[in-house]
Amino acid sequence: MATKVVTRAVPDELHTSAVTDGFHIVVDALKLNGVETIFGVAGIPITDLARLAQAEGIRYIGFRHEQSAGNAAAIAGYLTQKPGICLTVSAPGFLNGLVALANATTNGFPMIQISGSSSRAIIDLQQGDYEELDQMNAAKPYTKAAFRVDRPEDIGIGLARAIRAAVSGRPGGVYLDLPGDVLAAALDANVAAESLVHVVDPAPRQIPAPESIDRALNLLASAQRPLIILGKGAAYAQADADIRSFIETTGIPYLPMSMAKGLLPDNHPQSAAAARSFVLAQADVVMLIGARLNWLLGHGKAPQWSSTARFIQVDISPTEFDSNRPIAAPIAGDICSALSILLTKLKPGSIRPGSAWLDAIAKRKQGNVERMAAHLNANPSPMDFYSALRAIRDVLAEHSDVYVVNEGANTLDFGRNIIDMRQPRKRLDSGTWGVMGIGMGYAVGAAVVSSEPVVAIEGDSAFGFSGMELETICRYDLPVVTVVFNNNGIYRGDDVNHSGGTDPSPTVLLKNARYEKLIEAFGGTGQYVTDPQSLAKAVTDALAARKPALINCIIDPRAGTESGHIQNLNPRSAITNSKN
Ligand code: ADP
Ligand code: TPW
Ligand code: MG
Repeated sequence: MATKVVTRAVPDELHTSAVTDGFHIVVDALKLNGVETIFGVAGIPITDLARLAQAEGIRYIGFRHEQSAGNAAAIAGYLTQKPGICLTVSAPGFLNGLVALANATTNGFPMIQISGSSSRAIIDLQQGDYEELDQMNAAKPYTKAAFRVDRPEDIGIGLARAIRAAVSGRPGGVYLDLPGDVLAAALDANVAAESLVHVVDPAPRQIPAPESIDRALNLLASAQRPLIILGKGAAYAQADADIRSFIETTGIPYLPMSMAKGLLPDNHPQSAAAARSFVLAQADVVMLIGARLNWLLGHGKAPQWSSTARFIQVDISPTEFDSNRPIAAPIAGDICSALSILLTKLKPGSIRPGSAWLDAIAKRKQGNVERMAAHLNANPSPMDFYSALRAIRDVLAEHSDVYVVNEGANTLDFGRNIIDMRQPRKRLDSGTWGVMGIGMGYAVGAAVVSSEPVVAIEGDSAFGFSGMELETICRYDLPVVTVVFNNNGIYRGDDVNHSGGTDPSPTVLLKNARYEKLIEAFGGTGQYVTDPQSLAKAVTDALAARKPALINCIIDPRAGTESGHIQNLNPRSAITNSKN
């Protein structure tokens, strides 16, 4: 958001005549609020909006499918703390984008989907308009907020409400409906200029109560086996230095949730990631910073957790407390404010994790690291997940500025454990829903807002959900290196059809698929690799070139496990089929 305080003003040069229209007002309102990029797919009724935005200096990134445009907008929002903007056409385009908007809401990413829509009068009487759909009401259940602008003079206030709803409190996805006739409607230019709103302080600080900080510090001081868990809310908050300082000053071991990896470098001595199940089960006081006790943390319950552990939770959304387990010391506020007050009030030496606890963690870590090293250093042929990821890990160790996008099942779970992160907010993955299809959208979004290279580590199934965006990557010449982990299957490539028929099993994909040829069709560089050395070289070369590349990385179809590391969530039929 622009920081200068200008309310109800519009740059003079934008208006030469006394009349303007909805299209121009939207663009003026976006510019006034510092929007630099729009991700979308053009068509009726927003084609001219996209064209005009581009003409007026807003970068427009056009996609092949709205879901990827929405995912790019969502991750842009996560990385910049400004709402990412996704522009879609009516009905089907809107619905295609809605999945990404819902995913943004679930993950707490600030995003606004602006969609054109058909004629209200016809929609409301269900008279069969071109792309007819009651979009605002369809969006409501899946978004943090949904608004529709019915008059051109309300565009300014409508966008202001959307921006505030997206970034204040817990961020999320907001829907803004712009009917085609509102976009085309004429309005006196002075009235339009007067109607614009510059949003001042869109995500106001939320300062926690001092007593909530004291309660938390006292509980930590009483702990023998304290643990801090950093979630992606902590990464989003950009309180990096204070978080590190609190962890290092207290000496408390910490676990990063997957998108919080890199907040402190993964090789930090206090990281307990290599002893994860041990610390979850043994900790007596747990401090959650921007992390929810959802399925990703076993809901905070036994058997993963001790039933006597007590919890501190720092969160901007007070209704999160006690959602799965009682929170003994809730700190309601934004993480920047909370950490700064925690540090101010922290008395030197008052919090001391027991040495037995630290020793036990160190011992566990060592054992687990040795076991992992044995897997990483084996060199099976064909490659398995360990050997392929080790090759990528070693290259990325020299490129800590690179964004890592990661989705799949085994590709995701092994990738999270093996690829070390050294900088905050560089790891972007399937997140709270464990959704497939974010890959190319997140890669484009990250590359566009940062101008840094991206390595997208993609299961072959996961890649397929957004693979056509390779054309987008090539069209904008983005430094995105996509590595497809090709085990020709969802989880594994060796399952069989239990009917005995010739159709492949539901989890099997085409054998010998040449994914690298897809990017060659668009002028990018394709590589086919079957060993770790060639993989490392292909990634190194592609990063050096800073050009679009796809590496088809052949993985043993037998290497993965069904559902990756969450087999416990996969119901299986207990009854054996006679043909099994
Ligand atoms: P993870 O999946 O990494 O565990 P979650 O998405 O489950 O993380 O949790 C993130 C939490 O962080 C949410 O409950 C959200 O309300 C909270 N949050 C997001 N931004 C902030 C912030 N600036 N200050 C405090 N809490 C925040
Ligand atoms: C939108 C279900 C979870 S993981 C996965 C699917 C289809 C793909 C796993 O295969 P992949 O990875 O990517 O090849 P790997 O390494 O294990 O072989 N639809 C959506 N989201 C989800 N999560 C699914 C389906 C699923
Ligand atoms: Mg696969």
